[in-house]
Amino acid sequence: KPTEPKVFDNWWARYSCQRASPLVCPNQNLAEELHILCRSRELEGLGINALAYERAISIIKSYPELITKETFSRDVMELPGIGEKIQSKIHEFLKNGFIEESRVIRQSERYQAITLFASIYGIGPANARKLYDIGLRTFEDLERYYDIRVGGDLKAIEPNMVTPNGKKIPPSTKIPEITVKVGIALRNELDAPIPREEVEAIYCEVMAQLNILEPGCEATIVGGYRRGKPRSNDVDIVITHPTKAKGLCKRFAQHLYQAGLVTHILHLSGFHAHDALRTEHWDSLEKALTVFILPEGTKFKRTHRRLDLIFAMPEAYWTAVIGWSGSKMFERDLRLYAKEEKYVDSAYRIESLSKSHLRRGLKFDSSGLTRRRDSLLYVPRSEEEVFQILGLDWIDPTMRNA
Ligand code: DGT
Ligand code: MG
Repeated sequence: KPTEPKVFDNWWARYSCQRASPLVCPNQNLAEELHILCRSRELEGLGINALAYERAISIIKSYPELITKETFSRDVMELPGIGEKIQSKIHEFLKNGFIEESRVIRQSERYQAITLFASIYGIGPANARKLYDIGLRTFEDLERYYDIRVGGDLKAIEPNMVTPNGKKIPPSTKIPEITVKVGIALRNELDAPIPREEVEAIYCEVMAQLNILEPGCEATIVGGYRRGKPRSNDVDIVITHPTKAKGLCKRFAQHLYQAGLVTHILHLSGFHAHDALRTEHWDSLEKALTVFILPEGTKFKRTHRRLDLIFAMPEAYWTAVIGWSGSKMFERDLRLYAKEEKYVDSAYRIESLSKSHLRRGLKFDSSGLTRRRDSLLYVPRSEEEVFQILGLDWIDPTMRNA
């Protein structure tokens, strides 16, 4: 069993996978104000800008005490990822208790509408902006729009289709429309956060069904649940089987559908090489993104819930568990950290050269851990071993909320 690091060990480290990031941090209000700025950039398609904020937020989430003017100039200002722009926002927050730009954004019609549209499953930021630009503002607008688009004869009505403000719909709005329609129809249910107890009930039901179809599976609830979130937006489960993992995803999704527990299969992916260097054998994540409903007779109100089932071959199980536990920032930094051949910078008070130099030049993703120079595949037997191979101190899943 690995020793648990002190909660805020390594708060100054460069990569968020080297730092402990609790779910709720001492500077939560600041993190949330900055998050509005981050989210608005993301929704506007300003990815690099959004990432800069996301990085800064993740650094703040690891900082062990309340940021004051003193601690700010002593520690925080010096940290990698806190640039001038973000420094000035933090200054403003320290002075006023809020960030003016965040207030303005929060109240703007555009931000509210695009946030609303992008909250529907199947609508990403680019499409949310398109919907806004053609004049849609409310959920009712969106409903009407998709009723016309999906409900009617698409080809016949498309050229004349008119939006609430009278503008024509550009025919190139490429949205997976049937999927979006499911998202709209079930919006109230899919929007409702899932308490931990219900996540566990869903897991139990899934495992009972899996045991009928293919006994001997091993599985872990991953995603936000594993990071300790009291309520999740969906349920993510990583599953493996010693010998029958391959092809199990599709079989199981169909099984759940026939059992009436999965009402919609939004996406089903089998083995396809996402990386030409990898052989099919261990590019082994199959996914079913579904809508699930608990059977009658549980203590929970029957509510449609988003359920993601991820299947890994046994050799990829632990990287899959890590890769799907999140947070997204933690995952991103894990990849970067693994890749970095050596990292020494006297400006940062971090790691020894030997550790970083010896251990890296690796490629991490959910489907495996390899050495870049010769594609040597590691087969970790536990989550801890993945951290060891990477030369990382153990970070508990509940401290991966970067
Ligand atoms: P939430 O919103 O309560 O469900 O919070 P999370 O953190 O569970 O977010 P979710 O469910 O979107 O993603 C769970 C984790 O899985 C997250 O760390 C990112 C990862 N993930 C999500 N989609 C993909 C994907 O398509 N490929 C890979 N490799 N990872 C993914
Ligand atoms: Mg999730």
